[in-house]
Amino acid sequence: MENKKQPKKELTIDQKINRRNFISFGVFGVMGVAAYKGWRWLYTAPKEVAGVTASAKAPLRRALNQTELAMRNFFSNNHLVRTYPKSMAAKNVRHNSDIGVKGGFVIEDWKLQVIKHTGEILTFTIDQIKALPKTEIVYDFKCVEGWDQIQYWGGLKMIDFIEHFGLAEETKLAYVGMMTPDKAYQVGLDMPSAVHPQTILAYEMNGKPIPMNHGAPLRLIIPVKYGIKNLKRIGSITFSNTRPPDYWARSGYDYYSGL
Ligand SMILES: Nc1nc2c(c(=O)[nH]1)N[C@H]1C(S)=C(S)[C@@H](COP(=O)(O)O)O[C@H]1N2
Ligand SMILES: [Mo]
Repeated sequence: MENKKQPKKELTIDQKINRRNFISFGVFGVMGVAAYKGWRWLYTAPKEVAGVTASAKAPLRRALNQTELAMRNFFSNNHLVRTYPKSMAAKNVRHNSDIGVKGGFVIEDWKLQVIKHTGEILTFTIDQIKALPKTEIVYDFKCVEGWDQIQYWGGLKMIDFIEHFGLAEETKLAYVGMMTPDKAYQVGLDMPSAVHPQTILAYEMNGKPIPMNHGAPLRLIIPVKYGIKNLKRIGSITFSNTRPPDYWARSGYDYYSGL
């Protein structure tokens, strides 16, 4: 077959330079427009549901949520937090902030409220919770402010509570929310962490009823999370597919706050 290819026309030096300039300016132009459009897209993007995650723009939030998902899949599936012998637990348990755990609270009047996704409200007494098998854990409690301490807690596993009181349907939802009785402090939890085998509704600290300033009569101990998520004095528990309010996430802390 005859070769039909024309010999390539040689370009002069000037022509080569012009051509190169044309290409590079073109590329810069396209990049510039793309960058501007990207910025506009981010800038004009709607905020995430107001108040829940400190107003991060939705696309950024989506990126953060993706990392969160990867972390969850990596860590959650029954990956257990390290535990220690009781002898290593602190006798003087550190005490931190007290939002929603202040005076004017009558422990005898306390009841736990559970709000199902259907809106149905159930109430439980501390005796109903104590009547079920107790689980104890000694682990390293970590506060985001930079301290940690090996502590010894006892109570009812969240998953046992859910199963025993017929709440299994609720675990199909994405989130669990908890609040103090006065609603002043709230935490939102992803379902896998809430039903993690080491997550407990604690009523004992060092083998005795939890003192008032540590969240009597019932607090959350969730070893897969930082201290901020370990709500003291649980007043209510809700189940939902939208993120429940969260005291610290609202002021910019990571919503997931996992370890
Ligand atoms: N109700 C309520 N729960 C709370 C807090 C709070 O201020 N109020 N602080 C959280 C933080 S930041 C930490 S580190 C732990 C501290 O618990 P402790 O006081 O038992 O050490 O409780 C968490 N749960
Ligand atoms: Mo904390």
